[in-house]
Amino acid sequence: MKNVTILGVPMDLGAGKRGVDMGPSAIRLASLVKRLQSMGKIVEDRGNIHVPVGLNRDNEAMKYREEVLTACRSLAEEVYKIYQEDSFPLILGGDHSIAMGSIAGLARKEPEMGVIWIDAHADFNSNTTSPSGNIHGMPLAVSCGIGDPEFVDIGTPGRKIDPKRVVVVGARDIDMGEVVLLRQHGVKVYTMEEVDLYGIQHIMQEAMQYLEKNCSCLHVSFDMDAIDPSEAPGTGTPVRGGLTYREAHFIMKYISTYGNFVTSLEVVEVNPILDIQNKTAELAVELIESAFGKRIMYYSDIDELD
Ligand code: NNH
Ligand code: MN
Ligand code: MN
Ligand code: MN
Repeated sequence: MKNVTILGVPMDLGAGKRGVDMGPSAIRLASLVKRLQSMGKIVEDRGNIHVPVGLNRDNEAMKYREEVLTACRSLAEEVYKIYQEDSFPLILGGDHSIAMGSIAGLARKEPEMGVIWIDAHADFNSNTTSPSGNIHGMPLAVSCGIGDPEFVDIGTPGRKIDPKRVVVVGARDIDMGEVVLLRQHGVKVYTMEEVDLYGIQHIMQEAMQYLEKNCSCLHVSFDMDAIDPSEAPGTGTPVRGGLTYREAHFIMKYISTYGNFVTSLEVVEVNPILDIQNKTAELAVELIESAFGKRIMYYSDIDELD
């Protein structure tokens, strides 16, 4: 798709550390719009969603519950509008709780959509299994209909995606309660151990074949902490043993070969306070370019200079 509409969600209330609310600014600062335009995209930056100030942390099981709920509801509305205009929604986080809003907006038009969730974590906690009460550990479960009913009902009533249409890639820090729920609901999970065993190429081929067979279209939800902290230091919950720079690019480039099957993308958890000279935000932009098909490290690119 040629038209891309950017939407920022400056929210950090779902995370345990402050600062990811500045993620959209940092990603824009890394020349996102210009770089997509130079790939021939028609880009509209629609600015940021309004996110309430976090005043109510009292709910220990779901910190900043009301504020996150409000932000996700408006995000769902805005994403649905972009989808209706036949543009490609590119959503910039923010902490990963925003995915509940993105997916709610997308699923309203595409109830049979699939999701590929690239993350060090599974984000499959419910409000009762979460060890932290941080809502960014819950969005994938909520989108599958598990957890606080008011969150499950964001945008439209009921679950947004069939858990059998979900694939997680890059996981290496999954809570016990999540393991139980993931198995119970039949979510396909490729951990880093599988990346070691089979290689990223094999996993992506299997994952994308599975999704293409079972889903009408695909939403890509990319948590920057999926990447090894040495390459992506600007995230709030880094976990060692992550995707390499090349594996991360491979994933995005591989997804891009599926063309119009891929209908939306969100990149989350860029925390500029923890970053080193905007390295993580720069990488986020590079990965977005790869997701749109840019080839960044191939000798054959030299052909394009002729
Ligand atoms: N599983 C933990 C929790 O629920 C950590 C989640 N943190 C993330 N998820 N960054 O991507 O609190
Ligand atoms: Mn996440
Ligand atoms: Mn994560
Ligand atoms: Mn296999």
